Amino acid sequence: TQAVPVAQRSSWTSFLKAIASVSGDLSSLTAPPFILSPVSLTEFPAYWCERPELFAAIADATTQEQRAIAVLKWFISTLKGQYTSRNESMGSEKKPLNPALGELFYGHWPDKNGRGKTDLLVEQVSHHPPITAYVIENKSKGLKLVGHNAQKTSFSGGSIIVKQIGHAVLTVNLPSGPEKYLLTLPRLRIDGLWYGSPYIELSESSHIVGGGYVGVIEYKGKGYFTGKSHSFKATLTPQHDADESEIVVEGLWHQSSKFVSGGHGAFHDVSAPKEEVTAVGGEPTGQMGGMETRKLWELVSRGIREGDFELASREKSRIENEMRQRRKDEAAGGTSWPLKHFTPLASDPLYEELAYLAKIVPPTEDTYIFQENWPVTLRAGP
Ligand code: 0T9
Repeated sequence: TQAVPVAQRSSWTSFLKAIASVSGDLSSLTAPPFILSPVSLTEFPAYWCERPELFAAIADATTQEQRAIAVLKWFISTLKGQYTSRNESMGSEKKPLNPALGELFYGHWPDKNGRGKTDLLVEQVSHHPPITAYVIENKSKGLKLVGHNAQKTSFSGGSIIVKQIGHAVLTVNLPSGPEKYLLTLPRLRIDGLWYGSPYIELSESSHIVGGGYVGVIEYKGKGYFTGKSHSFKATLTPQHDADESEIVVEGLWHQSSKFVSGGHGAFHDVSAPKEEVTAVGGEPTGQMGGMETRKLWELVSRGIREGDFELASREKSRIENEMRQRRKDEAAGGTSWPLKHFTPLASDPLYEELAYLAKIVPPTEDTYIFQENWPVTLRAGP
């Protein structure tokens, strides 16, 4: 328990006991201050585009094979940010702020070197269980990623096992019509809990299916293919054309990887700097509204960042009470919170078709349909 401040050791132990006994959703457990992150889960979808030029490159590929490779390259290059960046910026994995229902996050990555502007829109579409829906669009390149994610957690052998629920669909608008890729998400193991320095390892597999290829990405930690943490092996199998060859890539997703077959030499390398999203106010004035994550959590965040945990916990309680009251009023009035950008749907035909093709389980999943109502401020931006 070296990383746990002495004064928080007993509360860390009780927290670990609570984790071990609560299964399903850990988001509402109260954790000791040292492990709190000042960032809400609604900001996490930005990890999908911290290398906007790799996203844009998908549209510039000229063959299906090149496009499948570009999609894989972009996907692999997001993993470092998604799963190791809190360790880099805050010393360990931390407990993110648990988003309120209807919490929003808007942002963009500016146009640069002809890659086009990329917009980000996020909405918390469920509070319990937490479900986050998002859209990332590069309109000038005809690229759009729409997805949602939730987690189911369990405790095993001292680690938290996180099963990710949800998927994303990437649409590439080609002159011949839209090409769609289904992306599923890996399983996570959160290790290092006992010592108070949690970190993520990925396990099992995730898929990228579409554009004539079925892609499987297998994840392994220490002691497998290379004996190193954060190892992966990706295999893209052509669906129709028997002349096309399988593409296999192997390496470390937080560093670099290389072609094993279907190509030569280096595949990806994430040592180049990433570009954080520029947060944008979604109101017509360009200001942030009360449900926009950085406004909603402003004082909680400041408290956590500046070590003023009294401020953080007071403000956190205030927000949670406000939300509880909102839910009570809705129940009393027979209304429900209107989502701003998404409509829930109990099934997703594209998911079902591609999951069947690639033998992905579960065979069906809910989805959230994006309403195409971008805030004007985002569309007008640079
Ligand atoms: C989608 C990502 C997800 C969200 C986070 C499990 C986790 C919440 C979900 C899966 C993103 O695309 C990728 C990265 C990190 C994931 C989080 C890591 C984490 O610990 C939390 C859970 C809910 C906890 O906060 C557990 C308690 C904490 C003390 C451990 C650090």
